[in-house]
Amino acid sequence: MALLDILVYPDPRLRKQARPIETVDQSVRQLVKDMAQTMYAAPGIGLAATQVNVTKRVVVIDISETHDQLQVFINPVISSFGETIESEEGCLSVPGIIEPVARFSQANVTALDSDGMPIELHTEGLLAICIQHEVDHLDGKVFVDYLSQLKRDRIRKRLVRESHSERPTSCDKENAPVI
Ligand code: K1U
Ligand code: ZN
Repeated sequence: MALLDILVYPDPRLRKQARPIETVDQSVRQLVKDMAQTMYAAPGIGLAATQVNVTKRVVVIDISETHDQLQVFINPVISSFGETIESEEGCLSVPGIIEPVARFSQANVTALDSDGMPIELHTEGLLAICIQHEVDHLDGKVFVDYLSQLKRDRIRKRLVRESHSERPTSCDKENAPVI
């Protein structure tokens, strides 16, 4: 298994449209394992392949407190319905930001599991919110797109600033060349 790098907003690769999986083979199962390991390590409750720079329609979710109820959705198709509710959302690609987003309260999902078998389920609560958030990622959408332009700009500036300060510079003693 491998820990994968998670893309950080406003990385343009988060905007790519993911392509459907044609065959659920060993390489897809390996991707699922790597994504699950990356999600648990982050830690998060979901991860879409787009976030690890893989443009394939694969999502992993585990909303359990025990972290032992992994759900795999390959080529998920959702139909969301019900009342509109406000959900407090975070995103592993938008670290340190939690904002309210309007979502549908329920979603029906069809997908393939990691054996390539069709699954169909009705979701509500956190699972319904999470699957909507993850399918948005597969379509190149990030939850900050639902926020005001002002909030989005502030978040983008903050994350760009943080990414620069994390980069080693010649002033960084640990990374400075030894002359
Ligand atoms: O897709 C992602 O970026 C993962 C994201 C999923 C999500 C969270 C909340 C609402 C909708 C979708 C996360 O997992 S953010 C981290 C998080 O929610 C969390 C982390 C540790 C413990 C519990 C939750
Ligand atoms: Zn996200």
